[in-house]
Amino acid sequence: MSGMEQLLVENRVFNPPKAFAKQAAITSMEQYNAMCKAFEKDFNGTWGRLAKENLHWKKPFTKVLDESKAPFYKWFEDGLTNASYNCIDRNIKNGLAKKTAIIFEADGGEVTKVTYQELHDRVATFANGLKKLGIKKGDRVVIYMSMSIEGVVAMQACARIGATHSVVFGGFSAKSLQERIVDVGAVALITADQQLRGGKALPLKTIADEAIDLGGCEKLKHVIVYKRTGGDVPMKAGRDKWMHDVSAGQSKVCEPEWVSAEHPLFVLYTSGSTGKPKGVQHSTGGYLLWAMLTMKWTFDLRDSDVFWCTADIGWVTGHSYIAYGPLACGGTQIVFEGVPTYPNAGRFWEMIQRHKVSIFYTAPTAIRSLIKASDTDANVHPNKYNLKSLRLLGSVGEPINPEAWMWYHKNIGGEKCPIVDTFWQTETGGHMITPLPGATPLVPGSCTLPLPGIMAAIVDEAGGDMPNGQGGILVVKRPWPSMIRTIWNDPDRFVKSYFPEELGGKLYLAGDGAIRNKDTGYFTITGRIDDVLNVSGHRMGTMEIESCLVANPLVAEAAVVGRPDDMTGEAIVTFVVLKGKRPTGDDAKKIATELRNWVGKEIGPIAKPKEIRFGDNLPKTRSGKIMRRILRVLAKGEEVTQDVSTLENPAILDQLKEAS
Ligand code: 6R9
Repeated sequence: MSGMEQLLVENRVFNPPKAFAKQAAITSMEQYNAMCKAFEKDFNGTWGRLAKENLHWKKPFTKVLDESKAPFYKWFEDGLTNASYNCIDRNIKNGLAKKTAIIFEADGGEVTKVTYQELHDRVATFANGLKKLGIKKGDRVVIYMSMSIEGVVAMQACARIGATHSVVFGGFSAKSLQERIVDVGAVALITADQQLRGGKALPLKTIADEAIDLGGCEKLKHVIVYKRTGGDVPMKAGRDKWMHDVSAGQSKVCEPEWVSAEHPLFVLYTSGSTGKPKGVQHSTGGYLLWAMLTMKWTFDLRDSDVFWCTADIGWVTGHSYIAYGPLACGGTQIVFEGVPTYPNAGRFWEMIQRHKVSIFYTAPTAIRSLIKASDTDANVHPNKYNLKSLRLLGSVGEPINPEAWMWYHKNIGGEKCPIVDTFWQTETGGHMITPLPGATPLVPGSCTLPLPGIMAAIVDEAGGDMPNGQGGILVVKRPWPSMIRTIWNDPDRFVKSYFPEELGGKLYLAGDGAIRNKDTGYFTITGRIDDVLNVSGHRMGTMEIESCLVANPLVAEAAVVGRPDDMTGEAIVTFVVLKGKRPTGDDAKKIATELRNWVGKEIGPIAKPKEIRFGDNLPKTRSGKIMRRILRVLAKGEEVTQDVSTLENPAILDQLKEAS
């Protein structure tokens, strides 16, 4: 049975543990259904009420939703608010000044804690420092930082002064960083001297310098550097400043910049089906509202919880469930600098024990690799650690296979913690389809049901509803507050990518396929339906990697496909035609290594192909289209059984069967 077939006959059901349901914010399916009904009856009124109840408004909004320029929806637009005020000052006013906001654990194990008051002071002084440099509302600031309290401070400080941040994951290359600085038009870059991961110091400032030297960054006036390791980095006079110097001597009072709820809080680049990454623009009010509500509904966050989301702030998960959501709810959370396998593969379990983590949110790829590690080394098996503090587990980034789900449930959750398998995307701002831990009966491998207010559905290629039990295209029928507002600099691409004509122009197209269970209506995500790959939970466009390879002087043509992989979910397999002769043997190995490193340097190590195969040509139709469908079969090492009669050059398939 294939993985997907197995998922569709999955019939193990895990009801919410009674003890959990009793104390949960949402305690039953009746309550869930009633919440859904409230949205059906009065969509705008329900959202409006939640926005009033959950956010602090300097000036209240008078209109909930403006659909006049759909799909450019506007939420709570004439309301004034500030994300940093909601995440910090409001909690202090509510008596949480001395509560721990962040427990930071460094790569080497050192622990630093900051209270809400301390976080406030660090954000306010840095925000004042940014203002003194002339950075103001509407400016864009790129953040290229390691996981740190300072990374969160940088994001919060931007939000405080109304500057739109764009965080670039620290694993991206100089070229990727430069492209984002240029596209977003950043006036400042906040980075660190180095980052520590798995005992190694990796450069950030040097890569940032390289990025700027690639050109096109004329708007960029300031490079602000957090001194993490004290490693030797060149500082350019006039342009570069230390983060602590920017904050030094600044007042701890920084009146937040009150912005429209629609003011862009951040732009986050993500991969799409064409070559260029898309700058996903998010709002302030609607985005923060959903970050808060999902913290309460999906994670059932309470005052006493210690919440740990293991994502990086360079991804959307680190935005919604580290930098904003937990703080907006006055929670205590862990921020972790390192990697799950250092100093050994018991690191996550040891940290849960040490900090008494109660809610743990991670990715299937991490779970799978830790299962493997604990199978081979009993010393890092979770049963060696005290994980009793846990009450809820979460999963995000890719489908979690039922076996990994069961292992997580048994070995980490001690069979008493619900698992929330949260389906969502950079574009959605927060969870979309997920169990509610006190209410929803769980089925391994299914993200179950849409959250109240999220009108998710499955349609066919013309936008018509599909009956349960039949797979189709996942869409959302109504807007929601934390949805993408536009693609930075490219509103046409926004409309074409997410509200395509073919589906009638009104449905939000997620880009994933899905199927609903005949009896329960539960959703199972069947994977991307576009040219986007998901490798270890990282999103990558096949076109992005193809363009990168073709930019190498040796390469004439390249095609990239995904292949199912037990560890990474999908693996990148590349078919390459060189300008010169097709290489074989050691030659092929040498060039393959060279090309892998090239991709690592141009995009980042996460995009390095697992396998490169060389051919004299690629399988093409008579009209010259590369037959990726067939390449996918070859990549899996399977026999091509499809009709190849439309191929211009069927003989080429033999060459492409094996890895070089
Ligand atoms: C949050 C995040 C989005 C894509 C999405 C889908 C896949 C995410 C999933 C899942 C199955 C889940 N995805 N969560 N697939 N089950 N629980 O990951 O955002 O990086 O934009 O990726 O990830 O394919 O379309 P992003």
